[in-house]
Amino acid sequence: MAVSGKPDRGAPATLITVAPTGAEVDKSAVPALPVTLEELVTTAKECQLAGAAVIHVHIRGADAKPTLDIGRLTDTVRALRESTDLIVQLSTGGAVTDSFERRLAVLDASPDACSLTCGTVNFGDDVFMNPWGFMAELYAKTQSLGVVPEFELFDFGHIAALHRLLAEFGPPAGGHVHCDLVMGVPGGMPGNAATLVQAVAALPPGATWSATGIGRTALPVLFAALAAGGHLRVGMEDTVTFARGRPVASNAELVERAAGAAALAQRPAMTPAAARELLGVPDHR
Ligand code: KMH
Ligand code: ZN
Repeated sequence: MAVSGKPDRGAPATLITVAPTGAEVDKSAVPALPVTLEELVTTAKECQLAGAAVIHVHIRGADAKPTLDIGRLTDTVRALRESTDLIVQLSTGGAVTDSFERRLAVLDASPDACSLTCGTVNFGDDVFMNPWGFMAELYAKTQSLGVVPEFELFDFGHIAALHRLLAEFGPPAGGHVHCDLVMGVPGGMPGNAATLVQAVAALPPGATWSATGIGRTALPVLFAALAAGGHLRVGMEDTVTFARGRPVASNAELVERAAGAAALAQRPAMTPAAARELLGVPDHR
């Protein structure tokens, strides 16, 4: 049983999402960060072998800076589908500097799934903007294109906005609500077990959820999520430190660690096929 009192669909296996790149980390500061298409595909293959079922994708341009170029996004979706079985989830969050228009256009690259953040949040010294009108338009576009959204929740107000979205516009593509608690962002909810339990209790009935802890909250959130019956997201988008004083060498080692913890919890990593069934994501290949 989940903390919400609802049975977990697909339990006891653990859905592991890898977020390998993000939009915030600089390649010059973290050489192991995958930024080219070749690096991303190699990482994706390694992470699937290590136990990942979903890949949350931000891409970079030739200058290694974040981009939402639609041609590059389309090529990325194609290459990941050709080389792996992973569910390809494109970020619609992009970087804090990306326009709403470009973030909406991400869906034109025809991914399996996408992230959909349920509200604005302070993001370090920046602001990650997700006003109601944008969220609603993005949600309607996921429904009309059949792209399965994952609801990104950085704070408690985002959970209230998710309830409103579902009440006003109905169920998502795929018919199942899956959320990701993004914890420990400076400006969002803290990454600890008490907060996680409270957040999970407030989710819509029947929803499944994963959690990720940013930076040094990665491990407390991972263990709390497993204990509370949730799924996991890990990757260099969220943490670039494996242990005190030891940088992450690869995304695969973060997935391996998550899969090992899940196995210890008697909830081994879920296959991509089982994840498609859980989330209602069709195989477009
Ligand atoms: N890069 C952050 C501003 C998402 O991918 O949907 C937003 C983010 C969320 O990473
Ligand atoms: Zn992201």
